[in-house]
Amino acid sequence: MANEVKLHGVTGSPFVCRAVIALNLKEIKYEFVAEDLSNKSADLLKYNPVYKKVPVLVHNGNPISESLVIVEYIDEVWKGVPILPQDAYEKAQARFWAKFMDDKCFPAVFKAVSSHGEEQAVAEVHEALQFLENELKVKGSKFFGGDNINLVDIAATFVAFWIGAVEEALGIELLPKDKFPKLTEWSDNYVNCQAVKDSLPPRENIVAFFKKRFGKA
Ligand SMILES: N[C@@H](CCC(=O)N[C@@H](CS)C(=O)NCC(=O)O)C(=O)O
Ligand SMILES: *[C@@H]1O[C@H](CO)[C@@H](O)[C@H](O)[C@H]1NC(C)=O
Repeated sequence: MANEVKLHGVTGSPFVCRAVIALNLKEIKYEFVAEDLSNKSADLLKYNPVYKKVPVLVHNGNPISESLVIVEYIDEVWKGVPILPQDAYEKAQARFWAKFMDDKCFPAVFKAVSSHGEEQAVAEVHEALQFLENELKVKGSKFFGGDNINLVDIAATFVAFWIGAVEEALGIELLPKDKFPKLTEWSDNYVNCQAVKDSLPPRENIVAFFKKRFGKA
């Protein structure tokens, strides 16, 4: 069977990065279709008419939207390194924490960034990150997935990579090492995984983006 895989995305997006990491983990060959979010392609609007967002994975002509849905799809279709646990309960837990990244962590971080580190907003980030710190402490493992990365690690890519760039760009502290030792260690281990390292955009580009978009003039 022909396996045509295309990923519509932009290079600086943590959501797109989740899909790229999953593709790299499974060693899948794909074509990256670069989108201009200020002038979205007809294909993007056709493939994701509901949200009109990237990433969109197109597998043999079938579009799949929403980064976490894409990662699960990749895991189901391609064998190789597993991304979700096999056990039903562990799988449910992994999905719970992945959803937590999007429902709690990401909005809190976004609020802290757009308010230039306003105190209450930063407190909300810390409250969310504390749950992740505790989860790592309880598991006592290198990754949320155990010895290897799983859906939760991939969902948390923005915590490992984007938060540090934001801190540098805006001079605010969201992930202090003394308060979050486990999460800091996890971040270092995670961004140094080969499949992750190969998937991340240059850090200076992200720093420059946040300076331009959210920095004080
Ligand atoms: N929940 C979505 C979020 C994706 C998302 O926010 N994508 C942004 C880029 S980082 C986007 O396409 N924005 C275009 C727009 O909102 O017009 C996912 O997980 O895929
Ligand atoms: C928008 O994209 C189309 C191609 O998809 C291109 O022909 C057009 O020039 C672009 N418009 C702007 C304003 O960049």
